[in-house]
Amino acid sequence: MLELNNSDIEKIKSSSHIVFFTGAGMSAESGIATFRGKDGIWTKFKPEELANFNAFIQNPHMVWEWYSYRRNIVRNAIPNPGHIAIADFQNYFPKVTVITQNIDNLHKRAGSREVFELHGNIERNYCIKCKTFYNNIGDSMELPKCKCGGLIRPDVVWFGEYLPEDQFNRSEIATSECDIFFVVGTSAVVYPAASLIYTAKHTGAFIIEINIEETEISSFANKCFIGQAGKILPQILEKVKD
Ligand code: BV8
Ligand code: ZN
Repeated sequence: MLELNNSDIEKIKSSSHIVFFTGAGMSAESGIATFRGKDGIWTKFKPEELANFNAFIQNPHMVWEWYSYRRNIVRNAIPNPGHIAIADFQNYFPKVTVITQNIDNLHKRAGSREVFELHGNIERNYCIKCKTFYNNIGDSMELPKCKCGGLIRPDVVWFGEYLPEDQFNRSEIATSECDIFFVVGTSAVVYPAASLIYTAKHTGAFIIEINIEETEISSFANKCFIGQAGKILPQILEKVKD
């Protein structure tokens, strides 16, 4: 049963701004593979071979096919009870912000309204030459070409690329303002996204981690729940909603 004592419940109940910082583990129960878990994506592929611009230029077909394969999984996935609970928090608390490293759109599909996507969104694509956006394409494995002749790439942040400035800046502001900072389903090893956890700590937020195992940040979280996000988040909501 969920270990949430009365003072923690009161702390959450009296919060004015809650942030949920999420990673691939948030979508694991929706059938989307994580990156670093035992059957994670990086056990089969090397990130530098696929999730970076040079790999795309050297082998656009292979990288495009990999994203088309993942896009089809994302399209057939549905938000799990964890995504739905996070969206439901909006009905009981004045301000709820989601900061996600995920590119699967599931938080928005679950109904979360303020979602910052630090690593982009697999449903968006753009031409590397003229920057024209091509959304909702990519069912076919065929490498699409822009009318200008340029290559079309997924609108995700690859290794070595900068995060979208607006999304990251607004995430930093929300992190420094919030009083409760949930860290859900992330190994907290990818930067600069993971730096937000330290920002939250330094600005005095109460840090609650939810993960199926301990991570690098478990030692300084205020509360750690070991378990699945889709099970724990609805239980926490049950305890704190009026
Ligand atoms: C940058 C989008 C500035 C694409 C991703 C050398 C050169 C350049 C940069 C670097 C370098 N060395 C290091 C860096 C920085 C690098 C980095 O951090 N590398 C790490 C790996 C060491 N970062 C970058 O490159 C970033 N850009 O630094 O730019 C710059 C610019 C130019 C030159 C120099 C610097 C860009 C990083 C973004 C990369 N893009 N994804 C795609 O998806 O294809 S990263 C990828 O990792 C995903 O976005 C993912 O979300 C993210 C983080 O992983 P997690 O979400 O935490 O997932 P993971 O599998 O690791 O963990 C899942 C967790 O869930 C586990 O803990 C598991 O226990 C738990 N779990 C599982 N099931 C459940 C669960 N928990 C709860 N419930 C469950 N059911
Ligand atoms: Zn173009």
